[in-house]
Parts: sequence; C-alpha cells; structure tokens
Amino acid sequence: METKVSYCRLCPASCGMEVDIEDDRVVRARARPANVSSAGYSCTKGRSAPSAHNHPDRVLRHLRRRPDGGFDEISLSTAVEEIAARLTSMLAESGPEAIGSYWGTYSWRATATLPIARSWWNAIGSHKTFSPITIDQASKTVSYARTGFYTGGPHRPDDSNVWLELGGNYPVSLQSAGWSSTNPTAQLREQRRRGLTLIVVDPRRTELARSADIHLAVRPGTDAVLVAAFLHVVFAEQLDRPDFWRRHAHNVDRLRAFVQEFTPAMAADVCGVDEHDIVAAARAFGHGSRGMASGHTGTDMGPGGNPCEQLIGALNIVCGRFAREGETVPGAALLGPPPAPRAAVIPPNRTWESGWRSRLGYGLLPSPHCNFGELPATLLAEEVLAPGPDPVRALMCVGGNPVNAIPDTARQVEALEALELLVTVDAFMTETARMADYVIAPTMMYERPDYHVVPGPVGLYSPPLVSPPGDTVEDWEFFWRLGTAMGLDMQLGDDRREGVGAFARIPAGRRMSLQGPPPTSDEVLAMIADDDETLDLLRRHPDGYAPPPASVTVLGPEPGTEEARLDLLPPELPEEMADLMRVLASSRRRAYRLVVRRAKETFNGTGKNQSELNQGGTNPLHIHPDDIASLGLTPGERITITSDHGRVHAVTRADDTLRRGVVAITHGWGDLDDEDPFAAGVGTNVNRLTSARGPSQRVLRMPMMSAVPVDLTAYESPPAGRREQPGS
Ligand SMILES: Nc1nc2c(c(=O)[nH]1)N[C@H]1C(S)=C(S)[C@@H](COP(=O)(O)OP(=O)(O)OC[C@H]3O[C@@H](n4cnc5c(=O)[nH]c(N)nc54)[C@H](O)[C@@H]3O)O[C@H]1N2
Ligand SMILES: Nc1nc2c(c(=O)[nH]1)N[C@H]1C(S)=C(S)[C@@H](COP(=O)(O)OP(=O)(O)OC[C@H]3O[C@@H](n4cnc5c(=O)[nH]c(N)nc54)[C@H](O)[C@@H]3O)O[C@H]1N2
Ligand code: SF4
Ligand SMILES: [Mo]
Repeated sequence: METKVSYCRLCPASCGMEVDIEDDRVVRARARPANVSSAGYSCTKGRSAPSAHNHPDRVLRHLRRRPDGGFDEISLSTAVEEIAARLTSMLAESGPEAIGSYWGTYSWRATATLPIARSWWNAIGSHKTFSPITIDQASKTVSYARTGFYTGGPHRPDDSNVWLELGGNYPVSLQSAGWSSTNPTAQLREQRRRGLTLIVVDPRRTELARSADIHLAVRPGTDAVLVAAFLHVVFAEQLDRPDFWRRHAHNVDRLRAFVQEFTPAMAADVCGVDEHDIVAAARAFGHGSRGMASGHTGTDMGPGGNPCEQLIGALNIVCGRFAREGETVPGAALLGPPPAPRAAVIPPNRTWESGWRSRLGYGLLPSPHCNFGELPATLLAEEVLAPGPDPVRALMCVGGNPVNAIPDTARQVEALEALELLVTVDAFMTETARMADYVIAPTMMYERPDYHVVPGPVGLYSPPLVSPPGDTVEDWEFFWRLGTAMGLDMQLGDDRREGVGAFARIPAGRRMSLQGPPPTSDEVLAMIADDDETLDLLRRHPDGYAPPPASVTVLGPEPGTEEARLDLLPPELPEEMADLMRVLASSRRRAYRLVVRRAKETFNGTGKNQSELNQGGTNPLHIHPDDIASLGLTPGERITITSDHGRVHAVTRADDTLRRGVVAITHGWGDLDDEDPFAAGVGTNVNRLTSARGPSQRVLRMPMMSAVPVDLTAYESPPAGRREQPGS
C-alpha cells in the first residue's frame, strides 16, 4: 500500500486529502492536516470518494443504445466517429441551432473540461446552451444586470462586524459569498470570537442558524418582504451611508418611497415573525459598519427570487457595504492578473433585452459555458418540443442529469425522448444516461491531473494517483477528439472577461488553435494556465501554495466612467413584488410549504448510490414532529405529497428544527415516474412536484422550487398495475 497526497474535487472547497493506493486503485481517503487551505478539514463525501471510484455500477466503457433499449460497449474512436457524423449531418441540414448543450455540476470540477468543451461548443456556434446556473441563484445575475455592478469589491467576513445570511446553510453547502469554502465550522467560530454579529433568515434552525445572534424563522418565500422592511428601518432610522450611495447610485429616493409601505408590522404579518425581531435585525445590520447581506438558494428558488436579490443588492448599496476609493484590500493573486478594484460602476447591461432571441422569444443570460450567453434551463424542453422552425434535435450533456435536475420531470422526459441524438458524459447510468444514445465514460478525480485556486488564494495541483480504469477518458479529451473529427475550428481562449459571466474564462491574447491529435492532460493544463512557472510551483507544493500576502489600493473610476450609476429601483421591482404578493396569497390554499435543503452526504444527485452515504437509500421528507402527529402519522412512515403540479411519495423524518407547516427535502433523487420510490437508493424526485410551465421568475423562467405549496396526506399507493415493493 502507498499513500499519496492530493486534493478532493467533489466540491469547490478542494480539501487536501491523503489517499491510500493498492493495486493501482484508490482504497481510502482522509483529510490532510498539512494542507495550507483546508488544514485537516474534510467531509464524509470526500472521504467516501474511493467507493465512488470503485463502485460496481460505474460506467467504465463507452456505451451505445440498441434499438431494444439495451446498451452495447463500443470503443472511444467508434463513439467519436459516429457522434461526429451525426452532428455534422445535422449541422449541414439544420444549422447550429439544432444542437443544444447542457453543462452539469461535474463539468466544473475537472480543470480542463470547461475550457476545452467550451472551445468545442463555441466552434459549433449554437445559442442553445443550458445549465443549472439558471435554476440555482441566477436571480443574482438578473439583479446585477438590472442594477449594475460595483467593481471596488464587497466587504469580507474577516473584516466585518455584521453579516446577514438568507436562505443558505454554509456549514453544509460550503457555498457563500465571501466566506472561504473550507472548514466552515472553524471559520464561523473564529469570526464569531472576533465579534462578528451573525443574522440568519431561514425557516429551519440550521447548522448556520445555531451559530447566529439573531435567527428569523420566516415563512418560506417571504424574504423579499422582510428585506424591504429592513430597508424601511434603515431609511427611517438614517442608518444608510450617503457617502457611498450619493456617489454611486441613483433612484435612492424612489426606493425609499417604495419601501414605505413595507413596515416592520406589515412584514411581521407576511413573514410570520415578531415585529420587534425584524426591527432588531435591521438595526443590527444597519448599525454595523461593515458586512454584507447575502441570499442563497432558499431565497432565490422561491416565488420571489428576483425581487429578493434586487432588494438584498439595494440593502448592501444603501448601507455602503463595499470598499471605497483609497481603501486598501487584499490583493494577492495566483495564475491570473492581480485584481484591480476600482470605485466604479459597470452600468446595467440587461443582456437578454438585446441581441439574439430564441425562437420562443427569450434572450440570453451571461454564461460561463458559451461566448454568446445561455438560455434558461426550463426552456430546454420547449426548445425541443415547441412546434416551429429550429427545434433542438441533439443534446450534448456533460457531468449533469438534466432530466432529474430541471423542474417538471414529465416535460423533461418528453423532451429527451423527442431528441434525435442524446449524448452524455457521466460516470453513472443516471436517469439521463439511461435515456441517452451514447454514454461516454469519464475518468474520476484521482485518475486525472488538475489544478485549482481556492480563495485566499491557495493554489493546488494534483497528479493522477492511479491509472484510468477500463476505457475511461478525460472529459476534455472526448470534446477535443469530437471537434477534430468534425473538422471544427476550435480556439482556446476568449475575448470577454468583463463583469458578470467572466468567471472561469481565459483572457484575450491567449487564443490558440486546438487542432491535431490531443496532447497530454498536463500539456492541456499548462495551455489553460498559460503560466508554467506558477504551475510548477503548485506541483512542488502538494499541500497547496499560498503567495506572499499582498494588498492593493482601490482606485477611482477610469476617465469617462465617472457618471455610471447603480439603479436602485429598476422598473420591474414593483411589478415583481406585486407578483410575489399574489403568489403568497394563493399559496394559502395548501397547508404546507415544501422547501429546498442540502444534505451533508450527497452533492445534488451524486452519492445517492453509495450505501455509506445514502442513509438507508432515500431522501426523507423532513417534517416537524408536531406536524407528523397532527397528520396522525409516526416518524418513518410513508407520506404522499401533492402540489398543484404533481404527486410523489416519501418517507418522513421528524425534524424539530423546522418551522411548523414547513417541510424540507433534497433534490437529485428519485426516478422519472411513480414506480417505487421506496426501493433502496431510489428516493423521491421533487421535480415531479415543480412545474416548468406555471408561474415563474421573469427573465429566468425559474419556477417555484422552494416555498412550494403542498398538501400532505397518509401514503396513498399508486394505482394498481404499478410495481410496488415492500420495505422502506
Ligand atoms: N453537501 C452538499 N453541499 C452542496 C450541495 C449539495 O447537494 N450537498 N449542492 C451545491 C449546490 S449545487 C448549491 S447551488 C449550493 C447551495 O447552497 P445553499 O444555498 O447554502 O443550500 P442549502 O444548504 O440547501 O441552504 C438553503 C437553505 O435555505 C432554506 N430555505 C428554503 N426556503 C427558504 C425561504 O423561502 N426563505 C429562506 N430564508 N430560507 C429558505 C433552507 O431551509 C436551507 O437551510 O450548495 C452546494 N453545496
Ligand atoms: N427541485 C429542485 N431542483 C433542483 C435544485 C433544488 O434545490 N431543487 N437544485 C438545482 C441546482 S442548484 C443544481 S446545481 C442542479 C444540479 O443539476 P445537475 O448538475 O444536472 O445534477 P447532478 O445530480 O449534480 O449531476 C451531476 C452528474 O455528474 C455525474 N458525475 C459524478 N462524478 C463525475 C465525474 O467525475 N465526471 C463526470 N463527467 N460526471 C460525473 C453524476 O453521476 C451526476 O449524474 O439541480 C437543480 N435542481
Ligand atoms: S468539503 Fe467534502 S466534498 Fe468538498 S472538497 Fe472537501 S472533502 Fe471534498
Ligand atoms: Mo447549484
């Protein structure tokens, strides 16, 4: 046995790991105390990675669907040849818009996938790009694009005295603005010890809420009203920072007038929390001199995602929670130009209002996946199914499971079935893979080299620890080969690096052609990084390399940009707030609200097939014990959940951290229809309760995925004739 040092690539935290190797297989992984960034932190998912690598169900050979629905194993070259031929003839027949792409969670975690697959996709020239970004927290993107973007940089937790988190649970999700994405418990403890006041808004007393000074357990979906009331108090008590907003924002008076009606008393009524607690939280935030408010999936997936993010942005601006001109801020950088903060505004760009429009009338949102931008994920099915010219005929998926992840499963099934060609690059036979014409078998993390820079910054590099098993190929290499076989003019590098959507992009001036036989993975990483010296430095520091601390001074605006202002009252805000109030009123006809939550053990749909992670093989419906009792049930019993759109079954789990009347369940589980959610490892598909064609957030077309009105009843087994197995 041998032990090698690496880092985990299951989530952006990128924890340092020690990995035991036997017979060219990873067998155990544990946290690496010496890692500069994670310092001994890891989670159960990372420690279980060897069981995913060696999973009996892992796809190790490339597969082609037979007419009878089964799959044949084929070589990579056959797969590439056949897919290239079909795409090429489709391009000739129907043009690029007939081809769509879907970029899932694991298109992000292998360093080379995004740049190389994007070069292939840009060369195809289609606008039909889709990803979960538009069913995640894309209301932030909409809010920036309507308000504008301040480039001086936000306040950071480590130099702030107050922080407001809405609808996120950073200790479990490791995702939050500003907080570095590793060792959440230690970070929270350290910042709290330093005197940071933490305010958490969540209908559940989450791991994060337990560390908070103030916890507001709001009714789901009502956050926009709460934040409007915070602004009301901030203006009324003159806790705003005119030195900031006078210089950088306009429409502040109109915003002040708009929030007039959102009094703490009114918000208390809507949000179901005490008026005094609302005032106390608003004062604590307003009196703090530094620190941001930040929304997450809980706020953004509800019926008021857009107005909520708009108002959170406004609260930060009104309270001046950004670095000012002349301020000194951390400025160390790795593998890229040092940040150049400027006390300046990129004005609203509303990308979707100009330029290309889909055949269904939708414009493009900024995208890291395609130079053009991307369309809302919930439009994917309509782009396939709606009658008329230019339907999507082929879909290329990488590291995602769209049929399960996108709301309205039945519609997604219909769309994927209607495709002439569906290709997915996935390590497992997910619901999407089972519908695919071709499944490409990718390497997993310990079988490939990668580098990554975590905030800090700390640079990490890992060589492959073991050989790729079976016929597996790195995702980037499949796209490289496909592009070459199609004779496409693939260019690495990109021109746009400004503003929203600029992340994960390679700057101009580094363009290079990707023709000819594929190079080695390390050569590809070197091409992407375009900085051999730093990459070598990372290689020599297996526990992570942190550059010497450095600072930069926030500059003034560039000449000619001084007049740009942040718009604090975009015209849609009052309309969207009115939409929200209507949805909240009509939600009352159902007794419960179903909310999103993440589990420590799984990452979206990943991990549910690993017995040591899947907690008995299902995603339970968390429900307050008193609610279980009032339904005449006992914990662990089965239950039926009915929304306006669908009906699913689940197993209950008593959870007294929830507000009464609120139930929570994770997504990514369950099959495509009603067939036996109780079989081990199947679980409940929440997206059979959501509708991609009902009321939705404007621009994004994002339906209610949290605060969904539901009724709960004792388990009603599916109609006779369906498969039904005992045991849960
Ligand atoms: N372990 C693990 N980590 C993950 C993931 C995972 O699946 N597992 N997924 C990753 C991905 S893709 C993402 S996008 C991020 C998401 O990261 P987060 O947004 O932090 O996700 P959650 O941990 O689910 O926290 C959402 C919280 O919102 C609350 N909530 C639900 N509805 C409402 C509401 O209407 N109002 C308010 N105020 N709160 C509400 C829920 O109770 C829950 O505590 O996590 C990432 N990290
Ligand atoms: N109702 C509801 N729906 C939701 C959400 C919700 O909270 N509620 N959350 C939304 C959010 S925030 C997101 S981000 C999406 C997630 O949407 P997706 O990203 O489409 O879903 P995942 O289940 O994360 O898919 C990841 C896929 O990667 C595969 N995989 C694992 N390891 C590897 C690897 O090494 N290489 C490759 N190529 N593939 C690998 C897994 O088998 C899995 O199929 O779901 C969205 N949908
Ligand atoms: S938090 Fe867990 S999944 Fe994320 S990098 Fe660390 S060990 Fe891996
Ligand atoms: Mo996400």
